[in-house]
Amino acid sequence: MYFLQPSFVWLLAYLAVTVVSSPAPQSYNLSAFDPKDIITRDVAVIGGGSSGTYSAISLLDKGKSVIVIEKQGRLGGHTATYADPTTGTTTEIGVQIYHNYTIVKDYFARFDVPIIDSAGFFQSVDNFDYRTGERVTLSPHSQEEVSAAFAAYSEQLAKYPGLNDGIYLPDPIPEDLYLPFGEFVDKYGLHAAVPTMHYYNPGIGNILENPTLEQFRYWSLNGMVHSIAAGFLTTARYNSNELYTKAEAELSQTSSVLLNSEVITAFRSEGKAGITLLVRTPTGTKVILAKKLLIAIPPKPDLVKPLDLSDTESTLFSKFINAGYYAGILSNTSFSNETSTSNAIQDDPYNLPALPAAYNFSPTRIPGLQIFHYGTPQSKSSFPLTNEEVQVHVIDTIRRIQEQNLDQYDLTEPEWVTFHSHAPYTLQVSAEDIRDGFYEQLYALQGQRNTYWTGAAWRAEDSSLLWTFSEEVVLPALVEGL
Ligand SMILES: Cc1cc2nc3c(=O)[nH]c(=O)nc-3n(C[C@H](O)[C@H](O)[C@H](O)COP(=O)(O)OP(=O)(O)OC[C@H]3O[C@@H](n4cnc5c(N)ncnc54)[C@H](O)[C@@H]3O)c2cc1C
Ligand SMILES: *[C@@H]1O[C@H](CO)[C@@H](O)[C@H](O)[C@H]1NC(C)=O
Ligand SMILES: *[C@@H]1O[C@H](CO)[C@@H](O)[C@H](O)[C@H]1NC(C)=O
Ligand SMILES: *[C@@H]1O[C@H](CO)[C@@H](O)[C@H](O)[C@H]1NC(C)=O
Ligand SMILES: CC(=O)N[C@H]1CO[C@H](CO)[C@@H](O)[C@@H]1O
Repeated sequence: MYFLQPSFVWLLAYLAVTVVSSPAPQSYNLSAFDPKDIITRDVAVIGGGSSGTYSAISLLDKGKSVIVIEKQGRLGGHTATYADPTTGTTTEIGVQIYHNYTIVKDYFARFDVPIIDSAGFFQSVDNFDYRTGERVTLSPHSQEEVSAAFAAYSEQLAKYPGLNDGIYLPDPIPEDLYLPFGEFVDKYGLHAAVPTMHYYNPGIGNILENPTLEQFRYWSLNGMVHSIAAGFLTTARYNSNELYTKAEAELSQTSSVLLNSEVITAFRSEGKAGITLLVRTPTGTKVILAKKLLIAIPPKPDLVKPLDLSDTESTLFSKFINAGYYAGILSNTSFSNETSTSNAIQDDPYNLPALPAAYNFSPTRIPGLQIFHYGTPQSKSSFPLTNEEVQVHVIDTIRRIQEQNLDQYDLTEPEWVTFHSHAPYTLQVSAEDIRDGFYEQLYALQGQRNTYWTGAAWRAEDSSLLWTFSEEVVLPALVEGL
């Protein structure tokens, strides 16, 4: 152990250092802290979503002490399971499918959460232009055309083996990687793959405008491309949240988690002094002293502001754009319990919806309840729309579909059951930033000032890939430095 019992002399040395740049020096008066409010750990983890929770559990299993600081009152981030209060029937409104990897199976097995092969999503779909409520008739590609397009896509993607483990790119960066994906599709004749890619991966803004690399990150050979052919895994009880309630219980037992808590300010040193955090918790402000910091929240400047950013970090993070992505459950929609309604535009080359908009409404495992997903275009703003704006737009959309299709639907007053904002979602950068080596510079931040980074911005919005990336890339380097 490198940290002994913290001595106040040592703490006051911090006080002297941190006070210099602090806008609120009084908050650094560490002698005002009761020793029980000073938490000493090997690793502090900021963010208890998919990557943060996985990493904390893995560190505990490696014999390290951790503390997770999570802003919400629960772990899991984008994982959300809704349970019907009367029947207990569960339905997923967030993460629900996983890749068939040993690391995924081991993680679920560790918490005794059974997993099975996913049956897939073979619901019939009615298409409407959500701007008008008018019915749209599509002529989908044949399965052969889709398979051929994915084969051609895979052939291109196979040129970049560095994308199987993270965002490791050739130098110089080939133009194909920063072409708008729509042009890449034209160049290689991948048109028949676009609707499937859109369907499985909403919340990314305009798929055709995104640089190809951003599409490659998610649609990787060992990830999505493999699983749409070979099949996904899902939880046997349709309850991904179970993983997180069990992880939370275990972390709580070892005093390794602070919920409803946020870092007020941070001091990240070079070398042996490690890192210091002041954290606002429901039971008062705590001081955390750790050898290493693992940041597992989206690195948007507004969200990581209190984390003592270097100029390089600030400059890089300011380049991120993201989408707003929202999901929720409604009752009284009068929509079918057997058919999804989907947003499509008749005269768009790919029948893609015009954003911001709801993507779809679909029946859930709970009779009478419909799930929706809603997305915005890419934006500099972490929160492109307010929750209220999205909610109003969703209800207006349902009413428009009802009004235009009275032969099929009744006019009802839809009621909210639950609403989740997933903004900011899919952090990505522009073609120019990719060309100029953004991701190499981003990855070079790992380990600087005793700080490591994980989460979707560093890999892709895919829990299985994030657990693999955290376990195989980030944690080995972090643990080596402890
Ligand atoms: C609706 C939906 C469905 C999805 N379905 C799937 C799926 O089926 N399969 C799949 O693999 N992936 C799916 N994903 C993607 C997957 O959930 C994400 O890739 C994954 O959750 C990203 O993990 P993360 O650790 O980067 O972030 P998150 O899981 O979002 O975790 C970030 C955590 O940090 C916390 N936080 C934020 N700011 C702070 C702060 N200042 N201080 C402390 N804590 C903070 C947040 O509350 C959150 O808990 C889905 C996503 C959504 C939104
Ligand atoms: C720091 O806190 C201690 C204990 O509460 C107090 O006695 C002291 O005056 C404070 N010092 C400053 C500079 O605020
Ligand atoms: C995962 O893949 C293996 C090997 O292909 C297969 O045997 C197994 O049935 C799949 N599903 C699960 C739930 O393990
Ligand atoms: C849908 O509702 C109808 C009428 O209430 C019912 O007969 C049918 O079984 C339901 N289907 C599903 C998949 O729940
Ligand atoms: C006004 C109305 O139709 N309310 C219904 C909304 O849906 C719930 C459950 O689906 C019913 O119990 C209500 O009667």
